[in-house]
Parts: sequence; C-alpha cells; structure tokens
Amino acid sequence: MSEPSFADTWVVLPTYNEAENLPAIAPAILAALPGAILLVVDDSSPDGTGRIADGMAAEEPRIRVHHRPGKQGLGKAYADGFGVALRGGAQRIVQMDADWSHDPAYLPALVGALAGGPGAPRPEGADLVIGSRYTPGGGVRDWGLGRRIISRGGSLYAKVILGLGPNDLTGGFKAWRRPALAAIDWPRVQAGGYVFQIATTWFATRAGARAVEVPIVFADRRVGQSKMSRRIIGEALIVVLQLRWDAIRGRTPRRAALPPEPGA
Ligand SMILES: Nc1nc2c(ncn2[C@@H]2O[C@H](COP(=O)(O)OP(=O)(O)OP(=O)(O)O)[C@@H](O)[C@H]2O)c(=O)[nH]1
Ligand SMILES: [Mg+2]
Repeated sequence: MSEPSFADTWVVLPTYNEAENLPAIAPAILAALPGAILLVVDDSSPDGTGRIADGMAAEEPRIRVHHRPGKQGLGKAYADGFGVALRGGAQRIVQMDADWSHDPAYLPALVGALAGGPGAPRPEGADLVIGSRYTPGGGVRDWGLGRRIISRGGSLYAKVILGLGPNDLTGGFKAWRRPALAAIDWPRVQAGGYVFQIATTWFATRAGARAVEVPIVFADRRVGQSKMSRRIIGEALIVVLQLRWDAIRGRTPRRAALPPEPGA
C-alpha cells in the first residue's frame, strides 16, 4: 500500500520565542504528514527562532519561513500565514502551536477527518476539523483546576451564545479546507488569541462550513513562558456578545453550504 501524500497540505506554525521547541517539532510535523509544507510564521522573535527557521528551510525545501517585522499577536500571524498558504496553492491548511501543546501525532487524524469516509467522525467529510479537548477521548494534561474551569467555561459560553456545534471553541489545533478559510469575513475577525479561534470558527460555519471535532489531549507548553492573561479572557467574553449582536442585526447571514470558490 502506498503512503498517503499530503502534497496539497500546508501546516501554518506561528512562533514567538520558540527557539528551544522549533528544531524538534518541525521534523515531527513533516514526518507526520509526508509531502506537506511547513510554513513557520515568526514575528522577529528576540531569541532567534526566525534565524533557526531560515537555517532549517535552507536544508529542507518543505520548510518555508514568513518573517514579520515585530510581535503583532497570534491572530494576525495566523491570518497572514493563511494568506501565504492560500496564495501558494494550499488545499488543506492546518494551524497549530509550536510549543508541543498540539502533538504532531494527531495530524493524520485531523487532516484525514476533512476527507471523511467510513469510520470518520463525519463520514461525508468536513470543511473544518477541530482538535478538541472537550469531545469523548479528548482532554488536558498538566492543567490546574483554575485553568480547566476558565477554558471549559469559555468554550461553553461561546457555544451557548453563538449556538455553535463544536464544544472546543478556543483551541488552536484545526484543519481547514481551502473554501472554508476563503469564506471567512476576515476584516471582521478580531486578532486576539482566544477571540481569533472563536471568530474564525463562527464566520466559517455561518458561511456554510461543516465542522467536526476529533479528540486531542492537550499538553502544557514544554519550555518557555506562558503568555495567558486576564485581558485576553475579558476581550473574548465581550467579542462573543458582539458577534451574536451583529448576527441578530442581520450582518452575518447563515448559509447552508460554502459558496464555490471563484475560478474553482
Ligand atoms: N508569530 C507569532 N506567534 C505567536 C505570537 N504569540 C504567540 N505565538 C505562537 O503561537 C503559539 C501559541 O502561543 P502560546 O504562547 O503557546 O499561547 P497559549 O498556548 O495560549 O499559552 P501558553 O502555552 O500557556 O503560553 C506558539 O507557537 C507561540 O510561539 C505572536 O505574536 N506572533
Ligand atoms: Mg501554548
């Protein structure tokens, strides 16, 4: 049997001070998805992550690096990286963290669930696959009770207010089919970390994307500093209400299926 090829698949990996993680996670990602392209999106990390990425790209043609001039936040790094991947011809796009919270071993299951098939969580296929902590078989490792409650509560809050299907709305381990990313109303996506994850799932599913969850066990970052803050959580609570309010006012029509892409 021939190995599956992921030649149309790009993994977008934002980095900020991940010099200790990148050299090990990059080859693990490439090994998990034979043929896929890895796009590192680095915001001029002071610890030299960008230079390390350039060195790896010089040795391995499947690694690309997109340098940004300064730290502008995870959401902007993703939006930018998705644009590079789409312009590069990606049909399937994965987003994940570089700190080993998102285990590359899940990549084949995540990307595979887009195609569907017998035994898949959604046999008819999906436009968005969410690596989920809050579906049977998923979970978190190493977190204290406080962080568990904030994360679980945040997702539940967004799910109820926005009436969304998936249970894990703040996680950042996701696989997209190209038309789902293209259908997102990008100017209205706010850039903050949790908000970005909720808003992209919201705009894509409102535009007709079919979402499905596959279980992942999320681990705490292996090395480096946590950047979680109260401000980010507060922002997310308010933005979810804004998204709902905009929908009530008719600004976010619900569509039954994704529009065909222009020129597709
Ligand atoms: N390019 C870019 N990457 C970022 C930025 N902020 C965070 N990242 C990367 O995005 C991923 C997720 O960020 P984390 O800092 O791990 O955020 P988190 O998982 O919510 O929190 P902790 O792991 O607890 O710190 C990691 O790969 C980071 O290196 C940013 O401003 N720009
Ligand atoms: Mg992390």
